[in-house]
Amino acid sequence: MPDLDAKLTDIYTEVLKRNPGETEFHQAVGEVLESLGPVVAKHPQYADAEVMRRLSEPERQIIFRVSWVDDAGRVQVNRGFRVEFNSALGPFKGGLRFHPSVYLGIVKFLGFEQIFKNSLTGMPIGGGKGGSDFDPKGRSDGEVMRFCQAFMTELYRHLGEYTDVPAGDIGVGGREIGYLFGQYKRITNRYEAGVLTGKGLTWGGSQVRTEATGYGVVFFADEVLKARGESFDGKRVVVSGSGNVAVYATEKVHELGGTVVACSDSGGYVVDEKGIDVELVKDLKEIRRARISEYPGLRGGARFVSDGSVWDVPCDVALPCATQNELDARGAKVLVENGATVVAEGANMPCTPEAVRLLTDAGVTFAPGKAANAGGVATSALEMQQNASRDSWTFEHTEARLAEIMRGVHDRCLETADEYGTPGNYAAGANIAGFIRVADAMLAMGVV
Ligand code: NDP
Ligand code: 2IT
Repeated sequence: MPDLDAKLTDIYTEVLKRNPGETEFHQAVGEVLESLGPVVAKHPQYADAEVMRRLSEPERQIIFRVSWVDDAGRVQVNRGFRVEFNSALGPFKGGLRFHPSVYLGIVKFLGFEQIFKNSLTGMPIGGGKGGSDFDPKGRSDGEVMRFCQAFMTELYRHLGEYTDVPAGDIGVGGREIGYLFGQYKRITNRYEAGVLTGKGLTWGGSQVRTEATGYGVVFFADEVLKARGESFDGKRVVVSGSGNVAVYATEKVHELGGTVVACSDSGGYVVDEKGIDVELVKDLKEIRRARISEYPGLRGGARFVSDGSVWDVPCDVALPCATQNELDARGAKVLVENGATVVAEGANMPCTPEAVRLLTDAGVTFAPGKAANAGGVATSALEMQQNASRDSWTFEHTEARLAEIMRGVHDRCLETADEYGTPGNYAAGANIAGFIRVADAMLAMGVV
C-alpha cells in the first residue's frame, strides 16, 4: 500500500476495486498519488473538481479480437487493446506493445504513465497505449505482416491525426509501423502521415525517432550527473535489455565518454569489459533478430551469463531499458553496495517501489521513466509537427531539439520538486509537474 495523503486514499481504494487484478496499473497510480499530497493541500480546486478521480479512469478502452492465418495455414487468435486514457492536452498518444505478457493491466499502467510523461514534454499530446498478446518472436515477416494488417483492420476506426496516434514499444519497431501504416492507408484511402509515428525516413518518418528514447535517457542522465557535479566521462554503465532503447542509450553513453560494460535480454546478460560493441548488437537484434547469448561467439573477451541479474555487474550508472519491475529490492541493494550513484529509467516503471525507496534512501539519484524516457514520445511529437507542415528536418536539427526538450524536462522536474518541498526528488517533481499541466487543462474544459 503506498503512503498516501488522506484525501487521496479513497481514490486509490476505488482504483483497486474497479480494476481487480491489474497490479501494474495499481502500482503506477499509487506511485503518482504518493507525490500529490502537497499538491492537493496547496490547490483544493483539483480535489473539488475530482481531477485525480477522473484522471485514473480512462476516457475509452477498446478490446478486440485479432484473427489471422499463420504460415502453416492455421488460424491464430490474439487479443488487441487500445486504452485512450486522457486527451486534455492533445490527441491520445503512446505506443503499441506486442508481447505475450500484454493484458489490460499492462496497457492501462502504460497509458496512465504516458499522460504525465507527455504532459512533461510541454508538447500538445494526450496519453494512450495499446498492444496485443501477440508474440513476434520466431514469426516470419509474412506472419508479422498479416497480424499487423488484422490488428489495424479493427483499430483504424479509432485512430486519426487529431484523435489517436500510436507508435512503437516492445515488439513494435519500424517493420511493424510500416505494415500498420500500409493497412491504415489501404482501408481509409488517405495518406494521413500524422496518424502513426516511427515511420520510415522516406515516407514521413522523422530523423532521430529511432534513436530518440535511448539518446534522450542519456541526455537526461547527463543533466542529472551535471547537477551532481559529475559527467559520463570515465563512468562504468550497465544497461538492461538490448532492444531499441538499450541500443541507442549505449551508443550515446559511448559518445559521451562512458563505457557500457553489460546489456541483456530475457535469456540472460553479457559482460564486455572493453565496452559493448553497439554495431554488433544492432546486427544481432535489429537485422538478424537473434539472441544476446550469441554475442560472445562474435566478440572475444565477452562472456554470457544465463542465470543471475545484470544488476550484479558493478557500475556507476544503471540504465534499466527492458521492461516493468525488472529492478527489484535485491537489484537495488547490489547497486548500492557496488557504489552506483545514478539510476535513470529508460523503460517504463522498471524499478519496483521498494527498489526506488532503497535507492533514494541510500543517496542514489533516481530518474523516473516518465521524465527520463520522454525523448521518444517528444520526438514523435516532432514527427507529427513535420508531417503537419509537410517538412522534414535534418538529423542535427532534430537531435538538438531533443536535447533541448530533455534539458527542459529535467529542469521542470527539479524546479517543481523544490517548489513542493522535496528538493532533488525527480520522481515527485515529474509526477507533480506532469499532473499540474493536465489538471489545469481539465479544469479549463469543465466536467467532461
Ligand atoms: P524492444 O522490443 O526493442 O526491446 C525490448 C528489450 O527488453 C529486449 O531486449 C527484450 O528481450 C527485453 N525484454 C522485454 N520484455 C522482457 C521481459 N519480460 N523480461 C526480460 N527482458 C525483457 O523494446 P524497446 O526497447 O522499445 O522498449 C524497452 C522499454 O522501453 C519498454 O519498457 C518500453 O515501454 C520503454 N519505452 C520505449 C520507447 C520507445 O520509443 N521504443 C519509449 C519510451 C519507453 P527479449 O528480446 O528477450 O524479449
Ligand atoms: O513509452 C513510450 O513513451 C513509447 N513507447 C513511445 C510513444 C510514442 O508515441 O512515441
